[in-house]
Order: sequence, then structure tokens, then C-alpha cells
Amino acid sequence: MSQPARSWDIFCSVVDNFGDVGVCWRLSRQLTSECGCRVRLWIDDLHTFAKFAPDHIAHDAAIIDGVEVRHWSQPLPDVVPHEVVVEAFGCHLPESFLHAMAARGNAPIWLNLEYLSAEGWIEGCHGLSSRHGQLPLSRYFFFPGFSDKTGGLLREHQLITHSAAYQADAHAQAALWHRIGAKDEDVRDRLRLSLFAYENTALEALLNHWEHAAPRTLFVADGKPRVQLAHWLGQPFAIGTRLQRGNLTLIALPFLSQDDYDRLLWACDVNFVRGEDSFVRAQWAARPFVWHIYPQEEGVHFTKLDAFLRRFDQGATQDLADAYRAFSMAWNGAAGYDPVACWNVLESMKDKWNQQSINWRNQLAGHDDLVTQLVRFVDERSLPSD
Ligand code: TRH
Repeated sequence: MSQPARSWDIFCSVVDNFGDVGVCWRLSRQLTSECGCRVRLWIDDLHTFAKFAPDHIAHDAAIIDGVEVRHWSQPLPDVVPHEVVVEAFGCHLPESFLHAMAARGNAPIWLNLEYLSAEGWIEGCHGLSSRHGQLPLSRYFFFPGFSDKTGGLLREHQLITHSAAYQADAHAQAALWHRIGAKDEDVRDRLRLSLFAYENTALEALLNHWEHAAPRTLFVADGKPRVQLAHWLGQPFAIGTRLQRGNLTLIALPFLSQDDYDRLLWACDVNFVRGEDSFVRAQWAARPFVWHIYPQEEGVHFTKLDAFLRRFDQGATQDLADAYRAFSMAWNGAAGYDPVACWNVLESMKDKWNQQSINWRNQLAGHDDLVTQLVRFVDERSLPSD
């Protein structure tokens, strides 16, 4: 029998960029809206969070989309911990809160939500627990992932239905193009690409090439991509600007809401994404995507990229798998790969790439989503709700 909806504390420390808070915000909203949970989300950097909820800039406490958003201040206000405590990405709970957890009648179920990885070892670690050194508390390690031996991926229950309906709805897409400053000719009979990346060593060569190649439009995300484009253009590239360079149309986007960013991914023909959350959303879009992985010291990220490519390649024809790997390596700055040559090969396989993106999405959708698994995981380890 399923348990009643529980109350959750989710702790999020913003390390850099938007992924930590983006994932926690998405998780909180889904737990609230789809599972009826009560969620209190603690964030240490409300200015970054304000990107996701601009109307609520820097309030220490607010209810947004049904989620109680609180500033994770030092010291943390005295509160009674909820039934489930999520420590996102090993962010280290405050000592005072750990003591309050131990003092609670039923100790909360305490989970560390880990970063996403396609590596095989996470299957052996998903769900393991470790005891706290001094307090009567255990912490479980919950690993998102791509196989049914992991915690799965964040996916709202109606996501695939919504994205498929949107992709079949020309009027809805036209409304988005209009809203983000594109003209009809910018999106008709040409490749539409979205760009969200870190500083990217392959981009300049591609821009030089695309300027003289078939017409295409590049929707450039706010932040690092827009800065890099301004550098390439040699002139300011303010939000809302639309510029033409040869056959390449460039549109500088504002920071979109998570929902509008999804729509952009659904509407574009190819999406360049990065980090964790946009990478996952591009996969749900079932459109060709290229991943700029979060760069780590000593090239550790290439092991993670390789692990993902091995999974994605299964089911792809050998020529597509080779082309996709080569361009992914080029895009991530690996030595020995010419970005333009690799892109041209991959682009020439656009139909196969499209089909593989749909197949891959369908395969992933066969696994339970992360929230479903998280709630089940908690239910299986809980005393009756108090
Ligand atoms: O911002 P990121 O690079 O975040 C990264 C990764 O999570 C990485 O793994 C982690 O180590 C590092 O942060 C600290 O990329 P990511 O994960 O795609 O997060 C971006 C979020 O911003 C995601 O929720 C999508 C959202 N977004 C919008 O809502 N609107 C936009 O216009 C754009 C471009 C993104």
C-alpha cells in the first residue's frame, strides 16, 4: 500500500553555474505538483535562484509554485526537520540541522542526491548507505542514471506527451519564435540550433564555417555562450539582438524560464547543451543534441563522456556512432579532432541522427523517472508517516 505524501527538506548549495539549483528546483516542483509532497527547499544563493523565479528575487522565505523556498543562511534558523532530507550533490548539511534530525522522534530518511553519470560503477553504489560517525543517522546515496539499476532521470509524468504535442503544433512553436525575437524567415527552411555551452574551443571554427554554409539560425543562451559570441562578432551582442553574419543568423536569448527552455529544445533541430539538467532535457526532446560536459581537472570528464557515448551508441548504426563520437570529442576540445570536418560528417547523417534521438528517448522513457523512484525508495525505508 502506498504511503501518504511526506514532507521533504532539500538542501542546495550553488557551486557554480545553474545546474545545482536547476535540478533542485525541478525536483522540488515535481515532488510538490505530482506527488502532493510538502517541500522546503534551502538554497544558499538566492541571487542565482532568482534566475529561475525572477519575481521572487532574494526573499528569505517565499512560497513559489507550492514550494517553500528558504534562504540557507549561516546559522540556519531553528526548524524541526521534515520526514525526508535530501542533501543535493553532497552539499554538507549544517551541524545544527543534523543534531535536530537525530533528536527527531522518527529520524528522517536522509539521502544524498548525487551528480548524474553514465559510468557503470554507479549501479553498484546506488542505494548504499553509510552511518554517521557520531549521531544515530544513516545516509543513503541516490544516483541518477541511465539504466534500471540507477535512480533514473528527472522526467515529469506528462513530459513526453507535452513535448510530442508541442512538436506537432506549428502555432505554439510560432508563438515561441515570436516571443524570443525570431522572424519567420529565421525559422523556415533552415536548420535551427540552440547553443548552451561552456567556453568552447570548437565554436569559433564552426561559426566561421556556418557563416558560409547553408542558412541556419543559432539561438544563443544568455551567459557564457553570449559572451563568446560577442567576442567572435567583435561587437556587443546584447540580449534580444538579432544579427546576420553571411548565412548565419544569431539571436541572443534572455535567460528563459525552465519551461520555455524546454520548448526551445523541443522546437530546435539540434541542441547544444551542457552540464546535467539541460543535457537531460535535450534527451527528452528527442531531437539531435551535443553535450558539452562540465570540464574537470586532468580530463576526468572524458571518462564520463565516453561512458555516455557507449550507451547512446548502442542501437545507432556504426557510421552514426562513429560520427557522433568524433564530433562530441571535437566539441569537448579533445586533441586530434577537426570540429568542422567532424560536424560536416555528422550533419550529413541528420536523418539517422534524428531517428537515433527518438529511439534513445523512447528507451530512456522505459525506465521509471527519478521522482517515482525516489518516492518509492523513501517509502520502502520509512516508518509510517508521522
Ligand atoms: O549551468 P550548468 O553548467 O550546471 C552545471 C552542471 O550541473 C554540472 O554538472 C555541475 O557540476 C555544475 O553546474 C556545478 O548546466 P545545467 O546542468 O544544464 O543547468 C542549467 C539549468 O538552467 C537547467 O536547469 C536549465 C536551465 N536553463 C534555463 O532555465 N533557462 C535558460 O535559458 C538556460 C540556458 C538554462
